[in-house]
Amino acid sequence: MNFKFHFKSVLLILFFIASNSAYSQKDKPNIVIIYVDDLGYGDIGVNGAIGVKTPYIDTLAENGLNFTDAHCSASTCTPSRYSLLTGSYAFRNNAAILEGDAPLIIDTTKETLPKMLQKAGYTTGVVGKWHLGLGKGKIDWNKRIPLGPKEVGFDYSFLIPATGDRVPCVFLENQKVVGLDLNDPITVSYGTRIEGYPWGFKHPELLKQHTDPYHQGAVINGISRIGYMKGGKDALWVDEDIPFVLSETANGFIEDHKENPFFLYFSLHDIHQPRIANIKFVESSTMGPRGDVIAQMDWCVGQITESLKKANVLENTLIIFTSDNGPILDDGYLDYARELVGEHKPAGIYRGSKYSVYEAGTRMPTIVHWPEKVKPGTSDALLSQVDLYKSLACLVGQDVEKGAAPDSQDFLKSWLGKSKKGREFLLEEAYTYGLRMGNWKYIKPKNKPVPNWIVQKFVDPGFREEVQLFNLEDDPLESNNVYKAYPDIVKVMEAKINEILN
Ligand code: NG6
Ligand code: CA
Repeated sequence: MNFKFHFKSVLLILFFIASNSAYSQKDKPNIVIIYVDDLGYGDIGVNGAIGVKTPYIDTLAENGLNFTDAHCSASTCTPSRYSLLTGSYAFRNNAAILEGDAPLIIDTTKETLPKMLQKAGYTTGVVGKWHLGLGKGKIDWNKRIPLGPKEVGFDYSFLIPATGDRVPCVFLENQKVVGLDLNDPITVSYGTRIEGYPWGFKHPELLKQHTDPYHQGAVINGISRIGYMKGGKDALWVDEDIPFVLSETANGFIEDHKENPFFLYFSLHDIHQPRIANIKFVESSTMGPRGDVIAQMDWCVGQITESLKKANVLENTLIIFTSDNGPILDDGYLDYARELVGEHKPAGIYRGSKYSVYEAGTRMPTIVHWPEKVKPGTSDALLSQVDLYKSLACLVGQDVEKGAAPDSQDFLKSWLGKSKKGREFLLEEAYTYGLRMGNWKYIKPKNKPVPNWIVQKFVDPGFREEVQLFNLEDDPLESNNVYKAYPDIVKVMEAKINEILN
């Protein structure tokens, strides 16, 4: 009798522990990062877009928190993505824009943001653009690629390997080319021209959009790309279908994992070039292809929120909507974005663009949406995406491994709108470096000519021989260099930036 009683209470206690931890596990919010490519601060309705409507994003902002001074870590893609997933500044690893056959640049022996979330019990997935390299050396595209998202901490992956304007133009699912016929193997080459798909510079008659000389490699689906490619015909993507394929895949991931906490890194191809909208979105803006793909991207965002709603998890999902670098009108494809932009201001009131150290390079449209925990409103806290790693670790109650995420700081309260406190110093990586200290903006001098390929994009990367210092409070446009009037501020910021960089 006594034994029976004991046995029963042990069972009860065990049941209590199990159900309690199951409860707290279930209670953890899902986390979805919607990462748009090349979207500027002013490119969404709620931040003043003209010429294109973004109703789904605006709804997220209405019911969520819209940030006015949140930054990606760099003004180009690979560095920003590297920092987001590793909590480390890109310069520490010389992370720069990668070719489509580059090796993986994330150290797989170290903890990453998705690995940290796996430890906290999350199922993790990445759908969309990767651009962080794959494999260790020369990639064999006809086999499973040995190093990639899996080794970085994603249980599931469905990828555009690099960018839409680079070969190979195929999707990878769990590191294998989707739909590949092994009798038609894939070869990819950067630098040396290989026979295979025709070359853009020789076959302008095949093109849907003409390009500058840098994008005149393999012509696939009427679009010439960077790099050369042969084979894999059955596996080629159709650019016009990419938004549908990615949204459906992301929705499938949500549906499959709705019962337990999941992390989805939904990394869109839009609005990067080539901007080839699906017919459903052609002429949905007054700005030509660039506006049309903004509308298309907004529709993809709507697909995700709809599918979270359908799965009954929208209330307890933390959505972070943002972008990887500032906007650019002419990045090499002649799609008339400059000519058709009209009154629309892709970067809002800010100076600069993609590739630039001025504010528009890194100040991103950023919305946090979590109906259960985040009150709607706006926040001007100075935040960096490099901090998402430690902030999310704090959210899920997970310790960060020693040595991981060296540059990441916990700003969870600010990301959730419970505090307006921002970073004391915020690094902006570009082809030179910027530093924010409150409303002060310091730019490190760079005495080098601007590379030709940047000049041709009508972009000012911010290279100057002298120090630049701006007070964004009364000069948000960074037009009045006041470094001579504030030697003490310059001294403090110079010392800080040197401390960070050395
Ligand atoms: C640049 C490419 C540009 C684009 C960019 C990457 C040239 C001249 N330009 O080097 O086409 O692919 O890299 O964009 O090669 S990003 O958003 O992925 O950083
Ligand atoms: Ca980008």
